[in-house]
Amino acid sequence: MMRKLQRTGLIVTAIAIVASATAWGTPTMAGTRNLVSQANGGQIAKFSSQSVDENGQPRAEWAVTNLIDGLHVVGSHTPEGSYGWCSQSVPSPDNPEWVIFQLPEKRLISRVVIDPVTDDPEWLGRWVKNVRVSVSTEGVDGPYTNVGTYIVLRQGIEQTFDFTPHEAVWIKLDMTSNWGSDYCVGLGEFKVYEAIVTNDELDQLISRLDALLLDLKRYRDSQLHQQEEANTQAVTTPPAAAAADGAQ
Ligand SMILES: [Ca+2]
Repeated sequence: MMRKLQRTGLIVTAIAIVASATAWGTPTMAGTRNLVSQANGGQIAKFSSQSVDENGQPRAEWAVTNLIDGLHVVGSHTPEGSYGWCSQSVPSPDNPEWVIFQLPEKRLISRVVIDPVTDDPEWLGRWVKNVRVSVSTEGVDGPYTNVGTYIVLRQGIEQTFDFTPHEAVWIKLDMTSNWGSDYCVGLGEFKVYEAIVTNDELDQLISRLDALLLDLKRYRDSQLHQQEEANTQAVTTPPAAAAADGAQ
């Protein structure tokens, strides 16, 4: 029932968007240039921790700068010396791990993309799960304005998160959980995209439908993920326990 209601809600949203495409506020579209990549002048301004070796020295293959080096772990291929980033401890809502990214100049942004894939396989549960994105134009230490909280699915794909356009120089990514590991939290790449103002109605409609399509894909992926979790639980539940559950 709940799934049907959610699906109906998304369809109603789609109809509303088509019907009122000209009634939205300042229309914007996400750009295609990753503003925070090292190649485009982006930097890591501060971070909570990074993986170190037995002598307390940072391990270059897990360095925080790997988040903006443009290199991705894909399938069985790991770029030499760039495994992603891994924290020193496990995050929690009260003690998140965090990274602050810095743009070369103040920009209006409306999209971040997270690739959770690192050299650690997904079944270790180290990939990032719950995140919060906030921005500041005043300083690396804030104050920061929250723009969104999201769940990064435990899937080896880049995941896009859109939000109301905000001006930013510093973008803070707080990570409050992983997928179950008691070792660290990690991800492979973080990207930031500009909100480009457009007064073209067709551009505006395409942008809104593009965002809706992403929502639909994320909804479908979350449903598939929940189904996979349910199937795993069903397979791993001992028959006696299952029978007892059924008798209650
Ligand atoms: Ca990378």
